[in-house]
Amino acid sequence: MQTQVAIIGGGPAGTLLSHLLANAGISSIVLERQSREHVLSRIRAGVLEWGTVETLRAAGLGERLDTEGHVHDTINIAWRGQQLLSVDTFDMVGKRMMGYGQTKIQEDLYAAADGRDQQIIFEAEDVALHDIESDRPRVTFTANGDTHEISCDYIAGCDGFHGPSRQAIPAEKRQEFLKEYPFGWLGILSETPPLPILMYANSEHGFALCSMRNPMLSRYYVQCPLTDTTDDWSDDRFWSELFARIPDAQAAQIQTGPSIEKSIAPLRSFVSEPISWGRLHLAGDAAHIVPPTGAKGLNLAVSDVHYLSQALIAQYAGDPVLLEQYGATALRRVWGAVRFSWWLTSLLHRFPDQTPFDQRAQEQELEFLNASAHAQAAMTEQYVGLPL
Ligand code: RFL
Ligand code: PHB
Repeated sequence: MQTQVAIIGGGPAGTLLSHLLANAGISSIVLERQSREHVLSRIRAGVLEWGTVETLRAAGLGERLDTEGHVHDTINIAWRGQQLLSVDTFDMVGKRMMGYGQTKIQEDLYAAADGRDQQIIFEAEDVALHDIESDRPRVTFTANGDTHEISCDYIAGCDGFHGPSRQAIPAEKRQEFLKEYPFGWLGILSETPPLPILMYANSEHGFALCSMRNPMLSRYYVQCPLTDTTDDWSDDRFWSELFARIPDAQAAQIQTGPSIEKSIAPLRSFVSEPISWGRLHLAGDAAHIVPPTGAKGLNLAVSDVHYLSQALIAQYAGDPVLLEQYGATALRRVWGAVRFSWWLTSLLHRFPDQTPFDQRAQEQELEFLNASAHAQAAMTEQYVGLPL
């Protein structure tokens, strides 16, 4: 098989890249390890930065987003039981966010791919990268028991944290920056009306988050030990922990119901550098992971893909500069989001080894945030997304 860009990973990064390249007349083949149904059943992100919304719209993916997405311009932060800080992001920095689930973006991307006869090979096994330092790299894989080879100009590694692309960069040339947090997030989906405003909470029982997908679908999270499994968390236990962690006024507005999805995700910050090696370029979770506290992971995947698509388009038009600079350009924004997500995670969670001193300092930071419009503006500027 031959194509211009072989894309490993059919998640949001890989399928958006194939879409943006196709819009510019550049061919690609996408290899995805899972089935289409499996990818669409993973419940993940919910909050889009405005830059992400505009990138999707400009790519011709805005139609359902603009009808079904809902615009937020407020976030609430609760702490010490009943304290509540409400930040109007539009008043503060002139930007809003949009609530639109990652599942829907993925459905929109697959629908668009179907419309242009994009080759996406699902259930591709044993994907391996070859000759990435040559002018003609290759990707081999098996599908339905047969071995195939794709010969291409470039490989885009969009295969998430566990994929093979990052490992194709020689280990001695890679530097990995990793921080693992000593807790996870237990998340549920419930077919009940969400709170009208997204709320993060720091409480003595640990972190909680009340989010939404649509007027009859709520998404809630609580911090939990990494040793817990979903079997440890009956729905009753979940609701009573959530209510213990948020102010009474918000708890009184929440309707409980059976969970329709329940999962635990570990929290980590991770960056691998460089993100380009020879003809291989990484994008999204393949190159970096942020804890979900700042809602940045999907947004970073979109910004990487924005830079990478522009760079490949320029390269095919005869200008190599953007592609040479892709790593430096993308990583500058990545580190901004990595730092912000680490800060917000540190501010809002209870750490098992936190001393009474640490605890007071954390509460003082929340008090300061509450009292200072400058501190709120600094937080909001990063929450709504640093400019591309
Ligand atoms: P993905 O989505 O992991 O897709 C990578 C794809 O590569 C495939 N793959 C392979 N394909 C072929 N061969 C192989 N050997 C392969 N190995 C893997 C995988 O099957 C998969 O389909 O990475 P991508 O595209 O970079 O997208 C990143 C986002 O998915 C991720 O950053 C976000 O979901 C993170 N995230 C959030 N981001 C936000 O911007 N806002 C949020 O509100 C937000 N909330 C979240 C989140 C992630 C969460 N979890 C579970 C990790 C909430 C949660 C709970
Ligand atoms: C979500 O709705 O899943 C969500 C919202 C905000 C976050 C993380 C996840 O920070």
